[in-house]
Amino acid sequence: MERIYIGMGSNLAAPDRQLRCAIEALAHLPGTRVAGVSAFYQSDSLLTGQPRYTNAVAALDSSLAPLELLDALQAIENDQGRERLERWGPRTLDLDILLFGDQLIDEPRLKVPHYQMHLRAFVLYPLAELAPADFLLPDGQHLSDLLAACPFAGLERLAIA
Ligand code: A4P
Ligand code: MG
Repeated sequence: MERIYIGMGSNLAAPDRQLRCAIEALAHLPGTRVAGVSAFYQSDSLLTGQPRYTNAVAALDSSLAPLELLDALQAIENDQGRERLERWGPRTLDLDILLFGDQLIDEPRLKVPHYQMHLRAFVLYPLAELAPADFLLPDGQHLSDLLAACPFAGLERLAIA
């Protein structure tokens, strides 16, 4: 059983509903329990000209292997109508494995920690709602240091998920 953090994002087709639906789907994965979900946050897309995103982080306890979980997450993305037309294109649902216990994974299909989580306010602030205050990433970085270097500016925390 590992503690896993999933980054969720949507900027098409009622993003808040997409995230709620994804949480429901995560709760139904075999050998998996949803241990917590952050508030929802809105922010502008990193790419100009795209709709605003809603993002959140979910904490899972799961006995799935990393690639089994990736397959399951991609199936959920597809079920919710994701079309992969272009990298970084707008999407109904993006599910990224941010952290998988304290594992460092470097496989063609899966890099963990997620490659840009250290820099993204829409990942770090929701993660901080779920992780312990002194949380240490498997690559040795303190979450508190990453937060201090990553301004909250531009994020809008929504009242109720
Ligand atoms: N992959 C490798 N590592 C992982 C991992 N840790 N978790 C591979 C999930 N997948 C991982 O992903 C492409 C491939 O990455 C997968 O097939 C998997 O084998 P994808 O989800 O199909 O493509 P993508 O989402 O277009 O690429 P990527 O790199 O995940 O995009 P990002 O970095 O997530 O950026 N602005 C705001 N405000 N909020 C956002 O959420 N997201 C993006 C997309 C841009 N701007 C944004 C946001
Ligand atoms: Mg992705």
